[in-house]
Amino acid sequence: MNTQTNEHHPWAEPYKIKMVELLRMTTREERLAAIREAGYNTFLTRSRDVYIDLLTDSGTSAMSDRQWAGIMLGDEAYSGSENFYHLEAAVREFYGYKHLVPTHQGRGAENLMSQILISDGDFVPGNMYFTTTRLHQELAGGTFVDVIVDEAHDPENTFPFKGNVDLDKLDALVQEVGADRVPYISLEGNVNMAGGQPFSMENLKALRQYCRKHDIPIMLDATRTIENAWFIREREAGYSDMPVRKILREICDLTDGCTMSAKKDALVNIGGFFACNDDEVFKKAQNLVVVYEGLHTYGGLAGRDMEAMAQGIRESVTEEHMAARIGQVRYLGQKLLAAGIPIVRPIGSHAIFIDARRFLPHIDQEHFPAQSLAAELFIESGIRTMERGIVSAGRDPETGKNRKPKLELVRLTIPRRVYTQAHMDVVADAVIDVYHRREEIRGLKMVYEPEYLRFFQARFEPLT
Ligand code: PM9
Repeated sequence: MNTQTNEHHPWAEPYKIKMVELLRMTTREERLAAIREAGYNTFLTRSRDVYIDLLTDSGTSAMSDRQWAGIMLGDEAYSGSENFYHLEAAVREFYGYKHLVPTHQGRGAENLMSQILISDGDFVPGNMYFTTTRLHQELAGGTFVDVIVDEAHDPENTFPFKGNVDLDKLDALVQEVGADRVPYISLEGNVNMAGGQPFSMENLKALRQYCRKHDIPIMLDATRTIENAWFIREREAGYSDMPVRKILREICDLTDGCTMSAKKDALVNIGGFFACNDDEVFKKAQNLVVVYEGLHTYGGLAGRDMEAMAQGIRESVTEEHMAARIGQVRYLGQKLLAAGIPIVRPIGSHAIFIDARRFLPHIDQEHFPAQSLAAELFIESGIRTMERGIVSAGRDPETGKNRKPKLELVRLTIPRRVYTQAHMDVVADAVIDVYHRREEIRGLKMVYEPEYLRFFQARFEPLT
């Protein structure tokens, strides 16, 4: 199809730079001092010490001139802000849900949805856990059950739809606990913890059929679902000529509602929403949001934030934006693969995930290989990345023991519209340099562990 991209360079940026943010270059000694100070946790480093920030693609996008112009149109009325109605129109047009409740970010929406739909003792199946999503399910009395296909847990498996739900696993759960103990299935687009891996439309249609039969709603985590739609077009028969925005609508039309962290796909620095089609669920969410976020027409956001989000959604579904987004991530991934660096394949949409088990086979999982590698990359070059392995997985609430995920990964997450091709080259070279001296890297021990979402605030010391 005509994707309106540059024929000489299919992922060339569809924008030019009007303003730049200056970065500080640091010495190795400064970075060593900074990571020690941060307890070897990249979340606890200061951004002034970071050269290339690949911690997350969440809230780190560069907004467009039109989004900044939208900021000036903020209608900061307590109730009924004009910007809310613009956002509602954008969500209805591109995501297709009838009702919208804005929230300050994704986990605000997860809190509302979990409290409304989950009862004590319920089971919530999902295509791999996400940290905040699972925690809200647990806080509401539910137990998350992983029903993603086995391929997703194998970083070397190149199956094109590693985000698919395994219907046999789902059925086994439903048979065991009964459909009335399954309030919904939690379906994430472009599964983050699996490496940014999509589900197929074929799988979603089969899931829809199954869920209709058992009267189980499908609640989408729409955070990176436009990226999922892009992969459906690239990889699934029958979609190669369909605009990405139409594929997004088709996905949403097969689901009953969604939570959204607009800080990713939707190109804003803050914002999220809960959306659904059911009138009763909507009424409950509209009421509950007042308790946790703010009135139902602002949900913890300023009017200007909602305007930027409405415009961000419109930009996020364009072909040229998505081509540049996916192309840049792929460029980095291909450089690393060419150098023999073990990364999760297929290359995902929002990040490159280094397989720390294969990168550092001499470090036992109990000694946090991915955490150690993230710290080492920071020391090497001021690149800030994130652990996605045993630290992120946390402890089993029943046994109190460490969960030991098969995937022990370091995520190099690419913010949208922020870094250049030269930055990607620096990142690749730094990773390759660390790989060449990987035997020198030692593991860590955890010396402070907070109760919730420990990866954000845990502290470590090097093993002697
Ligand atoms: N994701 C990320 O960096 C930000 C914080 S957690 C380390 O990947 C999904 C799929 C997400 C996500 C956040 C949320 C929560 C829900 N679903 O951060 O609350 O990737 O806006 O969204 C992060 P908020």
